[in-house]
Amino acid sequence: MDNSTSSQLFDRACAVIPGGVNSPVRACHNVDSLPLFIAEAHGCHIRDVDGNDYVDFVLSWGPMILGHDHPAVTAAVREAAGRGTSYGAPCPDEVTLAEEVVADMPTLDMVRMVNSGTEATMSALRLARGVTGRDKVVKFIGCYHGHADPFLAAAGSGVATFAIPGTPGVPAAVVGDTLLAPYNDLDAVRELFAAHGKDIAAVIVEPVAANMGLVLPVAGFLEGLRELTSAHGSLLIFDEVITGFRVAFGGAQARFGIEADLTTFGKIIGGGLPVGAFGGRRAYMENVAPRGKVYQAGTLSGNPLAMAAGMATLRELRRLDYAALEARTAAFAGELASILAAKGVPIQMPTIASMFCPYFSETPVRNFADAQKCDQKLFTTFYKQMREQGINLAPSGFETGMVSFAHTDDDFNKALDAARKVEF
Ligand code: KE4
Repeated sequence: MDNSTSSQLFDRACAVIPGGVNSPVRACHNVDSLPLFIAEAHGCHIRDVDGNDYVDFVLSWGPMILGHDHPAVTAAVREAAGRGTSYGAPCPDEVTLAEEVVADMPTLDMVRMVNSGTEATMSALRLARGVTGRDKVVKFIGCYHGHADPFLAAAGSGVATFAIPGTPGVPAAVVGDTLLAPYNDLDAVRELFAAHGKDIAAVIVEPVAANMGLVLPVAGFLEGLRELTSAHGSLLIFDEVITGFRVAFGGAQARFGIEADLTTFGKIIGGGLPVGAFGGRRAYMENVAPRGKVYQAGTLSGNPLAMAAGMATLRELRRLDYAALEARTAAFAGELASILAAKGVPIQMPTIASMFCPYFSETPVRNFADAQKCDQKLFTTFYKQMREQGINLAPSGFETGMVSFAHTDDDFNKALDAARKVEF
């Protein structure tokens, strides 16, 4: 332990919080580091409790696409807070945000607000099971859909980072209805439907897999899932907790032109406050209580501060240039890859929209098995030396780098200069 304030706080935290963190991926011990305790964040910069400044490429794992402490978002939250923090009754902003999400997402007629991505996917699966009367769900190895029991089978993100074997605490009977296939492997999905088709309620997929690093869908993969689910009367669930309002303003379904039956959201739609949502066509969504019989609830769902933050975020995003952000991200990631390759390390650097991922691998990564073969020691070296130089990267090779509209050329150049100094 060094004597930094972060390490002193971590000591205290470990006495009263499991692992010293409220979410495992923040722990950093998989990259031989202590977690940074953050004092404040503005734009694309975070400052730790020891006064160290970092260019942030984690962005709270996705929500902060506008950058931290965006004036419009902060003002909206401050104004809402002056009117109370929770009513336990509907408020106007819940309606307005729902109307805006429905208007922004091509396949939604209705949406239900919840408090996290986990709640959103858990609820969407329950709805799919309720609507179809079936129990099984297909998920992809390495995809992460939050920590609800049915999804803790071969999950990505922190489950992959810490190589947590199996699913301790989750009854075998629960994950027994979870069928697994490698990402990008349509034949494997066809086999599952051949064996279980009439029992499969849904296929849930990250349309861009961002919890095993960053794995793009190969041509025809998502289209094939659409065809298979339609042919077997199963629902296609797009988990857009990360991709929603990130890979395009209308999410992956707008970018790829594929209509999911249900879509889940989180992160960006809350502008950094706890918000998740699930939505879809009216015929499905009207099965949700109290309109229908599929029960789903939440004390703080539609919280007025969270709705204000989400509305302010989407209103800003609606007028911003996603193509320009994508081009800036691609240019940065391409230069970063060149710098690393010039050092003689094997590097792959997939990017899409404002996401990028340094895989230390000779070959492209198309699924979780490929991601597991990447050199995590090189990743740790890279992570640690970049952090020492004031660049905050996701502390895991199974996560994704994020760029915001607040990142400037100076920020990108600081990161590139730091990469030039990394010694492997
Ligand atoms: P939350 O319950 O953490 O709000 O959302 C779960 C979730 C669902 N679906 C996708 C595609 C997700 O990426 C997530 C959460 N993402 C991780 C990071 N990759 C959250 C970070 C954490 O667990 O602390």
